Amino acid sequence: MLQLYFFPMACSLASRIALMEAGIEARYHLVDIWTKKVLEDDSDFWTVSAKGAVPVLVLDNGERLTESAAVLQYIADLKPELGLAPRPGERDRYRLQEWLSFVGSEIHKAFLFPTFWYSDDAAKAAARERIGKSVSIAAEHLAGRPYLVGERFTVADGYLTWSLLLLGRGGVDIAQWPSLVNYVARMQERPQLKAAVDIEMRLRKTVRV
Ligand SMILES: N[C@@H](CCC(=O)N[C@@H](CS)C(=O)NCC(=O)O)C(=O)O
Repeated sequence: MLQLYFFPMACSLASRIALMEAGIEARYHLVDIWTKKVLEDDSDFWTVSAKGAVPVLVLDNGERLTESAAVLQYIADLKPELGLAPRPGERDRYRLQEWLSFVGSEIHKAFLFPTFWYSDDAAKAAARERIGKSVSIAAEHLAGRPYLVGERFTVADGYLTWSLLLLGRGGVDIAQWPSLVNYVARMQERPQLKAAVDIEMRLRKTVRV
């Protein structure tokens, strides 16, 4: 069985969404990303991943896969018939990778990471200054389009939805982008995505954030 190391409402939520949308059962290990302890047995998360960051997906052969973009594509490719990623070699596969990189570098690492991780106010302010442009790019793309790539939900939608859910906590109100408000509401109508978010919102109350 696949195993996912995660922290509630962190970027690893996108991997939980992908697993649940794919209907893949997995074992979930909650990691305290501040102390680097795996909560169930107080073991050292550094021994799971030298990066000390979630998500980590443990594959059936014991290999560990990190980096959201890779983990999400791996999960999607386990159930190609669901179209959670366009198939390798299709033109839209590059569009998927384009969005995974964009969310990962321009929204996640450029804004959410400094906002929630750094104590330095200047770094947070600099991140806030840049984020509007990136979010506007996603908003414009989604005006009149149901999904980021093609005509169906992909793992990139799960990743973007996670990032949009956190923007408000970082002090950026998405109400200024109606297409995104509408998009997040539609995504949350998906039973599996909603269930994944609900699970992590509940777990978040049990950990230090
Ligand atoms: N490049 C990684 C970033 C992963 C990441 O930043 N994870 C955060 C949670 S959202 C984390 O575990 N941070 C703990 C740390 O960096 O020490 C990815 O795309 O998955």
